[in-house]
Amino acid sequence: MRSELVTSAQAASAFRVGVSSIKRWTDEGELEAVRTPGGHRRYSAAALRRFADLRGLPTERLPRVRIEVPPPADVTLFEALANGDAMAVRHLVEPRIDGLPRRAAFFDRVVGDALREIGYRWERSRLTVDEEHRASAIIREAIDALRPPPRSATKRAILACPPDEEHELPLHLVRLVFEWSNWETELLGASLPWDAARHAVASTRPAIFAFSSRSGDPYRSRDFERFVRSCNDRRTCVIVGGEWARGGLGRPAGYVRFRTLRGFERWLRTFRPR
Ligand code: B12
Repeated sequence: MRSELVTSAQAASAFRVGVSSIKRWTDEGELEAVRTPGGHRRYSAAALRRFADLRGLPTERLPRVRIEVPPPADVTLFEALANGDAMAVRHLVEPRIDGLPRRAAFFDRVVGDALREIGYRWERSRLTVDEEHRASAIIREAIDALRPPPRSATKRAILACPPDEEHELPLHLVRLVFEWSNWETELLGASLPWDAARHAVASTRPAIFAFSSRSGDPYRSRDFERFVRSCNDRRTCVIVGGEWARGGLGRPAGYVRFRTLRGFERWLRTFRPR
């Protein structure tokens, strides 16, 4: 079973707005879209209904859920993940576009949207925990399969989640951006204690320490302040990102905060180790 996907023009007609509004809402992250392998936006009935509920838009012309078996080329990343189809996932996460900026934007949108849809259904018990875990494992492997062969580089980064944070999947995407930019990386994974993070910096002196977390709470702690100070003393630049970074939290002190891989990639191009 799969939801019918509609084009930007069909979504605009259903909501009785211009196509440019649909595109703007999508680009601003308000309306969830998936991308076809050719890069075109498509909208699921579920995503359009959620958005219509929030905005009070008309729903009578939105598509209903249809039951059909999709032809393989027509499977979205979300559907491939929900079906546990590892081959299709590998095919769909491979960016068929040149240039790191566009590839980073592709991951922000395509992988982010598919996982948000997984989370949305999981939260509403429309997807079981094992299906969610399977989807996480499949996409992590598909992302890691895109890594370039190991090589030694002059610039090194360490990546980890702060204590109590298990969502380490985004770090696999961040690692790809580093490695495609010719950095050497070490991914220390989920829930790294502050002491261990300090030890890793003192012993290996990376140029960048990158954190990812769902919430901004870890970065309001004294431990994080101390960590940033010890990094700054050792010339390691601390960067952080994750869903929480999308909100306005004032100016961070001593570290750099990113909302997207696209913004990070742009910054990394001009970064010079101290
Ligand atoms: C997969 C998943 C899990 C997996 C994680 C597997 C893994 N190895 O990472 C597991 C099963 C472990 C898990 C656990 C939990 N989860 Co969970 N999970 C998700 C899910 C489905 C996807 C997360 C994800 O990878 N998103 C995709 C990434 C790519 O998006 P992103 O984080 O926004 O990152 C983007 C940018 O922010 C940026 N970015 C991120 N980090 C960084 C860092 C840097 C340096 C840079 C430059 C950029 C950057 O790049 C990314 C690409 O654009 C989400 C659903 C969702 N809406 O995201 C729920 C979700 C995050 N989980 C949720 C919850 C509630 C939990 C649990 C508490 C459940 C439980 N009761 O146990 C636990 C928490 C465990 C913990 N202590 O952390 C909630 C969070 C609600 C909230 N308000 O915070 C969500 C939103 C689901 C939901 N709708 O309820 N989860």
